[in-house]
Amino acid sequence: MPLELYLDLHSRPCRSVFLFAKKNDIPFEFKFVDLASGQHYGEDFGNVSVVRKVPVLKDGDFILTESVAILKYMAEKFSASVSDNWYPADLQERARVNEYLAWQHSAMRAHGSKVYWFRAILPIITGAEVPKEKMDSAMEDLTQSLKVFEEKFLQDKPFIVGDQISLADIVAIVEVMQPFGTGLDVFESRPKLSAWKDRVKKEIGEALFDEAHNSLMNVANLPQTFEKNGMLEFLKPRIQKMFN
Ligand SMILES: N[C@@H](CCC(=O)N[C@@H](CS)C(=O)NCC(=O)O)C(=O)O
Repeated sequence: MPLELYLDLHSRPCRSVFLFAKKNDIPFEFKFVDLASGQHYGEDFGNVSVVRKVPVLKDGDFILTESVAILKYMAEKFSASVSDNWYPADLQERARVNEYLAWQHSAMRAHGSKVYWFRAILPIITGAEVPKEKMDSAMEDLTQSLKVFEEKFLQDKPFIVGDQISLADIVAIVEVMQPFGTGLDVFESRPKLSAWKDRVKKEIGEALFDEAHNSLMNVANLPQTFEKNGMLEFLKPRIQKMFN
């Protein structure tokens, strides 16, 4: 029985799981969970995960949440066909992957995500732009994370671990693309970051990369989607609470 992956490709952690599984020909059934229509609050998804967040992996009776755990599970379960570079057996190379995966939660992920929410979602929910000082502060945090990414994690290497792509690069690229999807060109004036993005995209394959990012690049359609699904009033208090 193939794995089941519960995903919505608007979500960065879902994209990393999707890209890794597809790139490595891991057989899976794509179970779409439409976040914009609140499907994750429904009974069906509640039976799969009480966390009510995507991604979720289901392998028979075994259910796993958290993208990083899911990525490692797939790399280890399918180690016969997934090449070593993705999650290297070498102690120190694996530690480099883990170092990035541990850092990104509270830095690149948190900061890229905040800018995305401030630029793409909050204005739809509140009907107003995010106040300038809040936006400036979010942008400063993102700039700082991108600086650390370039100076500490990338340095002058083609990929985070060295010459070959790993799980760390996949997790990083989906996060860097999130603010980019709102029209903020994070690659402008960052030649190192931009060259890395081109390498990652080439390594993953342009068609697969674009397939994964298609819904993000159409984020302008979100207001109509929320409205159509009657989600605005439902989401308003929840989202305002997240950013107060
Ligand atoms: N730490 C989790 C984060 C999962 C997560 O926050 N997923 C978001 C989409 S990016 C979600 O499902 N949000 C639904 C909600 O919070 O209502 C992971 O890496 O898998």
